[in-house]
Amino acid sequence: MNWTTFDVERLFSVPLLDLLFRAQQVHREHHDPRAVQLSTLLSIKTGGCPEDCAYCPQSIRHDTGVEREALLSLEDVLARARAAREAGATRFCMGAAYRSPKAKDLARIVTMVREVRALGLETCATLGMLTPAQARELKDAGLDYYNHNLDTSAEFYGEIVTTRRYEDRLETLAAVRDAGIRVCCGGIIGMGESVHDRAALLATLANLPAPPDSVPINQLVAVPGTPLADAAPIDPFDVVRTIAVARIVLPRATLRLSAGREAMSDELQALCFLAGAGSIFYGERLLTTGNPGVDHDRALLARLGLDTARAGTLPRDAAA
Ligand code: SAM
Ligand code: DTB
Ligand code: SF4
Repeated sequence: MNWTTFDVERLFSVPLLDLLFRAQQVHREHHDPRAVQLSTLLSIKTGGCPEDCAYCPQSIRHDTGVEREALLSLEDVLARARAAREAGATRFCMGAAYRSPKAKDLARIVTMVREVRALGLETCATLGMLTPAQARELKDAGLDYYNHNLDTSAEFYGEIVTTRRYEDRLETLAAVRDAGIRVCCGGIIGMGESVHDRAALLATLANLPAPPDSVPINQLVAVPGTPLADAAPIDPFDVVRTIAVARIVLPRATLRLSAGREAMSDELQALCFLAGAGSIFYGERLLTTGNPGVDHDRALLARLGLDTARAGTLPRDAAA
């Protein structure tokens, strides 16, 4: 179905418990409601990014104390991937603070993808803008997912990033899709955007030539030194509402409860799973900021009767 921003905005005003009920119905139609997939993130190239994304601690333009580091060695990446697998992650996501990767760095990352995959993990990378040829190189290496977020609405984008255009993001998404790599694309809430902007982002995602396979919903981690350091905290129920609306307009996508979980209570996260989240970042760190400990996450999933082993093992439309 073709969603207009107006329609999506209307969903945002549905009373929360009605919205949750509807979202959970859609969730059960297309997903195993007890399955949660675990992805572990690793920053393979940290800091010194030339882009000016207002939320990001890795931009060279913000004084956040994040130092510029070189691309990690293959051995270091594989050691971290093995540890993630032992801890129970099924996907390993490699993030780099690039505007776009240089050819010599991409050649090294291609080897990382191939070898991480050989460990039996799904692979994901987020390296900034890609050309169609670069996307094909990653596909040939066996990359399963590419993460490239639209972050917010086209209208609000210019308030957050000035060093690239929304169209640049859409072009990279097309290159990734055309190469046959699964698309992971979502956004951030809590940057001062309006409900209209959240609705416009979700409508844009739903109306892409093919909707993304995976949609990360990040709550802003307000990092000191970034222009958004003092952004007003959002109402926790707005996180739930955003996931529920995303569930309804993107019924088949896996919704990932992404950055910001350290600031969320267990009860809020439970509501996010009820709203349709089916994946989390698992491991003590995101890229440069913290994430809940693995013991805490394991205990939370157990308390909720959620099961990581079921993720990816059942037919996509199976419900239990
Ligand atoms: N440089 C590449 C790019 O921008 O596409 C890849 C890495 S970038 C850090 C990946 C995503 O992390 C961003 O698109 C944004 O959605 C998310 N992100 C970065 N900083 C964040 C923050 N402080 N809070 C929440 N999400 C954040
Ligand atoms: C996504 O949507 N969120 C992740 C991942 N994709 C790469 C990144 C979150 C970063 C949070 C800030 C940090 O740790 O630097
Ligand atoms: Fe660079 Fe990505 Fe951070 Fe933007 S979000 S500053 S592109 S690392």
